[in-house]
Amino acid sequence: MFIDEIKIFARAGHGGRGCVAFHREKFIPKGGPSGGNGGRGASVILQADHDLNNLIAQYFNPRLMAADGGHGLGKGCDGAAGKDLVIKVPCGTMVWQLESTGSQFPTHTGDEEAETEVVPSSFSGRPIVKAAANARAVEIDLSKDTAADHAGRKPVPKGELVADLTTDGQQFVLCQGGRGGLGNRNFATARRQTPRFAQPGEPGAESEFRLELRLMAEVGLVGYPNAGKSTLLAAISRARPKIAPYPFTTLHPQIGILEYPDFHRITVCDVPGLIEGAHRNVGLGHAFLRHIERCKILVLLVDMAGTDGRTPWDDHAQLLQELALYDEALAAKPRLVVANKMDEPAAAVNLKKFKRRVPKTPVLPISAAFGEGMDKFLRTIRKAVEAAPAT
Ligand SMILES: Nc1nc2c(ncn2[C@@H]2O[C@H](COP(=O)(O)OP(=O)(O)OP(=O)(O)O)[C@@H](O)[C@H]2O)c(=O)[nH]1
Ligand SMILES: [Mg+2]
Repeated sequence: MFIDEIKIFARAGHGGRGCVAFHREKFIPKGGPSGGNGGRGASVILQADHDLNNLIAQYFNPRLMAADGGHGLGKGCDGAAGKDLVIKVPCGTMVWQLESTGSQFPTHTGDEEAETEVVPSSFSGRPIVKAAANARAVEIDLSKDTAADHAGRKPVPKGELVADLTTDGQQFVLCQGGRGGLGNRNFATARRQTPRFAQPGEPGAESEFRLELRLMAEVGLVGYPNAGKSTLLAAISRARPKIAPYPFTTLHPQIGILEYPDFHRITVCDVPGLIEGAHRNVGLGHAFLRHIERCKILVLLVDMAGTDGRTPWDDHAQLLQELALYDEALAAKPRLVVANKMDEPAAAVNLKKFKRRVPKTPVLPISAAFGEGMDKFLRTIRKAVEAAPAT
């Protein structure tokens, strides 16, 4: 199962409460306040991991609950801090915050007088989410509702984009753990030597989030079903996608890595087939195009032999139209038109017609099944990727 969008609930741990205690020992009947501080509640942290390729772990565990901090104890013992809950997600995960649900957990007050006297007013308006210092500043078009148009699934509210985890190891604090309350020994003054109150722990942040995966690849393979996208990916990389002579063999995106003799690497993403009307959810819809949004270049793979009874020039026009209907920016990306199945007899004639009907568009003829034209293809996409502007 491939999951690229999921709603989760995260709750950080509450801070432990401070302790009200007084030092007692033989011959020391009034030893002064000795209540320890509460421990910090654990935070929920997301960490990008390049070994993962989808959000299946969150599908099975959509409630992320971090541990509370320990309460303070007598004899000046502080409560233990909760251990942060670090959740690994694939590189390319975008985090959208949905509405905060507010704390359902009453916090310990201990002593009513204490609460009114020492709890800072900021306790009620706690921050919900804190971005980690290394989380990349995000500048992405928020107007496009990618969640609502996802084929066949209940639309998830869009929310506000709070993080984009793109590089391996990058972390984002999804929910910050609550601070522990101070024990009564912190409140002793010359005029108030026996404070009979302590601070309660601060509640941990909690909220609902939508995680959306947009795979990280430099080249995106786009084409009609059966054009040979998976065959091409298998021919140029070690990826082994399913290849079969029926449409929609590929149901979810797959990434392959091209390795050049000088160890230069390029990542290529094979997505399901795109057909006319995909924007109206025909076929598999077009939500999967989100996975090629970050690509530097697109390879438009056209079945030049017309094996499925369509013409290559119509396929080309429809692909461009569907890309534009999904997102103008996607259609404006640098692209390379590749003519596949050149081993078929009809392909050579069609290629001539294609060049006449779609002038000024360079076409690279290949045969993915027989490995013809691969060297030129690999050289061309490397040049195109290097020349493409950074995304
Ligand atoms: N003759 C010939 N057949 C090819 C070539 N490339 C792919 N095919 C055949 O075309 C059929 C479809 O290939 P796939 O690679 O599964 O096509 P796809 O574009 O990934 O299709 P979807 O996953 O359904 O979108 C398979 O039967 C392949 O063997 C080629 O260069 N020449
Ligand atoms: Mg395929």
